[in-house]
Amino acid sequence: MKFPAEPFRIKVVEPIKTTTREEREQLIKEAGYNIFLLPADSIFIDLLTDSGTSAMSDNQWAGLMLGDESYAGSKNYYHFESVVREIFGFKNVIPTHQGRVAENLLFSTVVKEGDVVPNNIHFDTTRANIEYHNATALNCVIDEGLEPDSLHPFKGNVDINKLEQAITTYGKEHIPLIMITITNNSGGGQPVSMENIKAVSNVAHKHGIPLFFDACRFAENCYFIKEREEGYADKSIMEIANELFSYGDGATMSAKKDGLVNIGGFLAMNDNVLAQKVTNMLILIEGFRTYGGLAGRDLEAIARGLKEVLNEDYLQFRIQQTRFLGEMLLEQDIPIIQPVGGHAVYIDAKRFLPHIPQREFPGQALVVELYKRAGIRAVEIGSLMFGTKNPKTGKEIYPELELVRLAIPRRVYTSMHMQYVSESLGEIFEDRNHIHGYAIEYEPEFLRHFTARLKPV
Ligand code: PLI
Repeated sequence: MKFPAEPFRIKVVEPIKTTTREEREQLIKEAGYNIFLLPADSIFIDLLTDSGTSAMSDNQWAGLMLGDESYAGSKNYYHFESVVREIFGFKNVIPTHQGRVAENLLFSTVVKEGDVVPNNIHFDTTRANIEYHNATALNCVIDEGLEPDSLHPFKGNVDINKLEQAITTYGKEHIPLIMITITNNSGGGQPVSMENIKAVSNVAHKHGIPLFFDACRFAENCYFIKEREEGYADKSIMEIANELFSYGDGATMSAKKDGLVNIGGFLAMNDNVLAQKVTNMLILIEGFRTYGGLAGRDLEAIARGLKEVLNEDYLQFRIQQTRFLGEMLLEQDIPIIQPVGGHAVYIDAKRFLPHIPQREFPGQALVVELYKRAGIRAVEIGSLMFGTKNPKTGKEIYPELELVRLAIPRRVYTSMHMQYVSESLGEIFEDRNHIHGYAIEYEPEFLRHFTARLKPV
């Protein structure tokens, strides 16, 4: 069936406001043409992120009422810990209030100045948390992962030769860990195959280097393995997840994605000594070991969400809804990354707006236009997010991909909302020659896309 029907019914509704084009033109100007600086109630359909924007189930809301808010030893922590161990298999489970804190705890414990951390493609917070320690975040994705039209079924795969080369070039003593991001968000939400994970694990362990997963969207990755990789069609998502994590030594997790909650995360690992060091740091910056910056009720919602996300009816709908939006765009010849990823559709802004050079942020230009014309908020994943300056010459270095991400919150929007998005983009595509570029007026030192201010060129 082409039109995916939601495998849930609506019990509570949240009205969304409509605004006029004039109001939106004014609002985006005041926001310095940065959609992160817009008031959210001026947005009709918010596809900024799938992170922390999920609708929780009645079962999760019921779990909130069972929150045990004891400072130490909350029963919700033990429930949370047992669910994480059941799925991920790692011995030590350290709660954090979101994914980047897990990254901060891990990297500030193991990464030293001059180190290198390979990954398929680092997400922006992972990269920033590594670079903060004057270390290098190295991307080793397969070449197909950077080709918008390649139909490789696992475009998130790590290139084993690039990885081996990195170990030879930098030396294993300068590589404190290897990471794999599942699914590969910055490369289009693309999955990594079990075969590739096994191969990376072999390389890592041959050199005595631990392998960690950036596991935010692990269930979606497992669903793709079931759908696309030989030998997994009859396995449950739990079985696939168990096998996948068995090849690693730990994981950072933002539960705001496949935990189906609005806040939460964790760091999990087998190494007890590392866990002890991280726990000391956790107590310094987040809170005690059994709550890590969260309320007991949040831990309960994560425990329940992590089980719900393994449900195949849910995952089938989730992946189909995203694919449905992608296919509607393709029918209008709108250039997108193919195959469609798990949590988002990524528009190739270089080809959508070929008349805007990378120095004028074509992705951001499309994002601004989509808000002005249709009240839809998307996010640029291109020169604004990942552009850096050569420290010696001050010259801008542009990323290979110039994307606009339409991230789909879990269980929030209907397929009809997806049609509205598709039609709006179709109208903009017809009219694309009138769209102009932008220049930066203000930028901070790190993660500039969050607070930069721009002006039309
Ligand atoms: O937003 P956090 O701190 O809970 O999680 C950080 C994070 C880590 N890794 C990956 C792959 C992510 O996608 C990620 C957060 N992603 C966001 C916010 C997103 O919009 O994609």
